[in-house]
Amino acid sequence: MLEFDADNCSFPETNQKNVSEDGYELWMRYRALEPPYCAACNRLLRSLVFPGCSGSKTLAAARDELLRGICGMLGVTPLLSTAVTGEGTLCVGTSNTMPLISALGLPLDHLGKEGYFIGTVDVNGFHTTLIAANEDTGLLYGVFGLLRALQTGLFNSDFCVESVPKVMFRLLNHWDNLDGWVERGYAGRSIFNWWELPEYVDPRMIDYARANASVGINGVVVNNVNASSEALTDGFLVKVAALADQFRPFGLRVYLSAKFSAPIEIGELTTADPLAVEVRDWWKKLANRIYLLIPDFGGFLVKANSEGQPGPKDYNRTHVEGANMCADALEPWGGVVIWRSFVYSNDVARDRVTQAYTELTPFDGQFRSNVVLQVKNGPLDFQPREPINPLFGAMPNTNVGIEFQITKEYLGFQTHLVYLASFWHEVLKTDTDRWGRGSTVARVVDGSLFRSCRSMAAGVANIGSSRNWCGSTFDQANWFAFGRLAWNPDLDPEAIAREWVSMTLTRQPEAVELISDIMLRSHEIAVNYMAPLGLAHQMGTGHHHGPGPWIDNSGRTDWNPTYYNCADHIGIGFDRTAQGSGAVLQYSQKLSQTYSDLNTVPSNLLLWFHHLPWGFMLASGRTLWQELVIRYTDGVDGVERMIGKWATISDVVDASRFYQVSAYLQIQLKDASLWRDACVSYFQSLNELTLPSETPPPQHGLEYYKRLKYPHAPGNPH
Ligand code: GCW
Repeated sequence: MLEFDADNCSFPETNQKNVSEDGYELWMRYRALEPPYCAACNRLLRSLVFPGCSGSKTLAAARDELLRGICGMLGVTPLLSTAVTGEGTLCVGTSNTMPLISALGLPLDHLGKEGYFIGTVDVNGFHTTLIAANEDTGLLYGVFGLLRALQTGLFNSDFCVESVPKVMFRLLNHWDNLDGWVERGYAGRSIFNWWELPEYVDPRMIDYARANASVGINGVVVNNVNASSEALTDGFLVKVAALADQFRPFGLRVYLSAKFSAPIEIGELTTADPLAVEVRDWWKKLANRIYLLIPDFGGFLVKANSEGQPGPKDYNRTHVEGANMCADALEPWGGVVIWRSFVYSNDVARDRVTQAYTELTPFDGQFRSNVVLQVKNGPLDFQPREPINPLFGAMPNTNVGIEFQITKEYLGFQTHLVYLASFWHEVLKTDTDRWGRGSTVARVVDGSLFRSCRSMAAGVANIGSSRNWCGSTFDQANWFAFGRLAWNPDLDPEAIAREWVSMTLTRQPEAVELISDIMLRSHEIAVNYMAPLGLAHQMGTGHHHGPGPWIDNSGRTDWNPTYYNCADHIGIGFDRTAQGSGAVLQYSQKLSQTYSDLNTVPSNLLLWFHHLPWGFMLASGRTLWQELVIRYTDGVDGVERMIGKWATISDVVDASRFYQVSAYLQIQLKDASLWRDACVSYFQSLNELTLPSETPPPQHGLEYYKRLKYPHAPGNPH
């Protein structure tokens, strides 16, 4: 780890250019600012008025971070002072902790508990920078806001920003098993070492909490949604409490995934029926025990009656009855139940993507106010591209939050460079069109559309024991971007990319431009080589890494790529129009019309909604077959372009990270070519058409691709 030398106030060896870094510091590197800018900032931040921290670990964390950041970037420690006595003072405080702030009479109420204000004020005739908030957590976020402004070159004598999170619960969901294995984890083992807890708490937990706080994440579900009841046992709760104690100063609450059958497995009951008195009582007593240990416990995340998990339907009860039972147990303590909408029945439906909507919308208005329905961004399962989940906007009387997948289960794991914020933005900006224009997914998620009392954005974490946390440098950007978008779903993915690059890799303007450009194009490139034109779930069984468009023998029909591509010698695509599965009718009338009409459906969702003949003519002037092959080929070419661009910046990024990205891009190129060639060969074997002249033939015959296996692919539950 790069040790910060508090006495000398510097990171001596790393202030030089191109010294190798291992990525541990994420975007909180605080390297020395360039001379003219550094001097200007120095003049503004000579001294610091900071409230006494006694009793507030949050204030202590904020002060330490501020000093670490300022010392690192400006090379000097600001003078600690009790009053503004000259130019260039930074004052930090709440009206309770700092009389100056109440004396200034700044309106702060609208900032709530977590918002902050940073701006300049005149104090005794001196130009002073202020970070003000109502509560200590707001100050901590404000400190990170100021440091971000310094890191990205935005801080100056007129700097002014007011920031209030738009979403109440901004959560990471770890799919970490208690033994340290991570489902769909590509960055090593779990960072939570339950074996050593509660006696030993890895100092890494503090850095983890800092990283989350720096982007405004305020809660973490520490165990897998495919849950073990053991997580709710007294012996385990003590371990969770030890973590919660470390996280609390950083505004980070812990949540647990709860297994619905826990009353039977660890409670010695014979049923988990949510209407049975003894079961309800069991959950209440459990909640009481949890809150005695963890007074700010966030609540339960529940995956019920999905992919073999137990749930209320095992007792002929509904999702509402199950969720409300848990909610009643948590309600006296202020906890929430996050109930996942990712439910699909044991009977394979004509079209799996219709099931959650059909099953859940009738319950709108019946969930308790401390239940939040956690809805995956798309109706299927974190595919490279999907339309929005039709549940958004369809349940106006229910708290509906979004679930994104930060870990790249279906997007090339850690070795493919895919910046997800552009896709998340595409989802958030989509207008559900159910409640007039502008009823976007973002407004459902931030709660403003229906004035929901609880709003939520969750991201399935991509964090593990890997030294660089996420397995690759660019996957750190997805953690960062998730936090920034959860705080404000309206943020621009390009601005987020630039922030991240400046904070993590380089501040050199041309390089920032070039790297952000690579990031912003990367998602579309990956979609092209994996699943162009709205195809979905073409990945091999279990591992979900390499291509398997021919697979038709999985445990369930709706786990088969052939179920989704519906390809044969005549055509390809899933007919979800009114004449097909009717899934399109689950959207608003306007969206449904847009998607149904071949003239208006976006080409990137064409085969999601339509089954078309290979010779179908597209607006591009190409047949469907030609377009498909060209998109696959474009995907591969896109990776080659990324490689070319990345190679030009070897002198601005340190050698270690530069090397890893370069090597991973080569893996991505190999995989992209494989995806293209395997899919093209398979579809060509069905339609027997020739390839467009400008595209190369697959390198091998179809049988070669069919024989490929991925027995060691990480994250795959066996
Ligand atoms: O995409 C699927 C994954 C499962 C996961 C499930 C879910 C945690 O392949 O590994 O289980 O989604 O979201 O519950």
